Amino acid sequence: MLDIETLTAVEILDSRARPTLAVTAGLPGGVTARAGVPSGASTGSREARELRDGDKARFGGLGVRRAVGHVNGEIAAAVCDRSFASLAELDAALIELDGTPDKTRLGANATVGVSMAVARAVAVAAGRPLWQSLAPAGVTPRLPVPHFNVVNGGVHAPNRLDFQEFMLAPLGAPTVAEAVRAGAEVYAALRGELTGLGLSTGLGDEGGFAPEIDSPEEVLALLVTAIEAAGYQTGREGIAIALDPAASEFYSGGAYHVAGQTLSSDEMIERYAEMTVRFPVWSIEDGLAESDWDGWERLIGRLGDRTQLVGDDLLVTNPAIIREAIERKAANAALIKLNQIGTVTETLEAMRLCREAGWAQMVSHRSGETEDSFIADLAVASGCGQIKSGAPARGERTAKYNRLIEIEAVAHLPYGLAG
Ligand code: 2PG
Ligand code: MG
Repeated sequence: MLDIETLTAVEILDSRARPTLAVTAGLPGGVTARAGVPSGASTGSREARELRDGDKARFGGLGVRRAVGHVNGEIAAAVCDRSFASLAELDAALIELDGTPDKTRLGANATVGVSMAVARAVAVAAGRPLWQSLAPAGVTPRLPVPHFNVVNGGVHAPNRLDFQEFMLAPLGAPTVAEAVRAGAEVYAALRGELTGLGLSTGLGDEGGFAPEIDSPEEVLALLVTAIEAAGYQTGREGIAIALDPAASEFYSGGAYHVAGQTLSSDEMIERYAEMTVRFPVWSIEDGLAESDWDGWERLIGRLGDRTQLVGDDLLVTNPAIIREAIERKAANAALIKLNQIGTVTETLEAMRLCREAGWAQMVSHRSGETEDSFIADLAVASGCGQIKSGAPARGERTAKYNRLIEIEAVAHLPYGLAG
């Protein structure tokens, strides 16, 4: 039985100096647990809605006092001193209380904070680590391959780079600790390289460098040089590269606008095909726009047998949309973000659908983060084998990687891609 005694929220800051929520749940016996709510910038149009105050006099309208008020008021009144059979039942009650399809009324930032805090409190009460408590029956937990976002562009950086994320994936590392070391060493090598070229080593929102480069191929070449300079092998035996172009952000008028060129879906697909041949690119997330479903089907047909093609804005961790995409073969992997859907239970359901369809999955942070490391435990619990949490730098990013290292030190779980 799950009895929630207290539920409180406060308005705190995320890593971009924007307000977000910290939620604390109290269970009987003095058990308390807290969760920090993440927030995105390149959001999918079908994501659950975060509630912002819109009062321009505070934080330019971005305050979350109304969402905080919902946790402290209506949600607490509805769920405290009531018994639930499970977290799933609590989450169902939140969904019902909200009453909208995308959690607009209470705010997905309020519901996900409550759901995460209670999930963690349940683990504390049971005396188990969060990853163990979250692990679905029949699933073998594993330590995921970290994907370090070392070059930032798109809406995450003020440079002229259209692609949003260039990530290092130490697929060949033997352990998470060694993968983190590899990420940090290549990050350092890359800094040296940028400095040598007279380029800026200023950082974007996710801690990656944000140099004034517009060509994605030029960035890829720099990454290969940095990987080698740090003494690692490129590719699946060593360090591979993953991209998140976040193409919805440079898609307009039915075309992709990249580095001064205007490309059709098919031309964009060919550009990716070429990148996967010239460079050790193993995964591409949101290579096409969320509205370009036909393009996605052709992308899978062209590259799906050798490249992981991850839907983020396309799928928004929404079980119904994922079901449709599985049927249409519109992707072969899903990005997983708790706040895109707004409860832990729906997130686990999205992950179950992917697992059963044989799809790969990558658990993800948001560009606006807190020091909360919940997603590290979620990635381990689900056995999905992949996580992205930004650069191996800045506390809100390293909180997740450091949590993985700590889990590995005590739990001796397998590391690497699933299946
Ligand atoms: C993404 C995310 C996280 P945001 O597009 O995958 O890197 O960005 O949180 O801004 O949506
Ligand atoms: Mg993305």
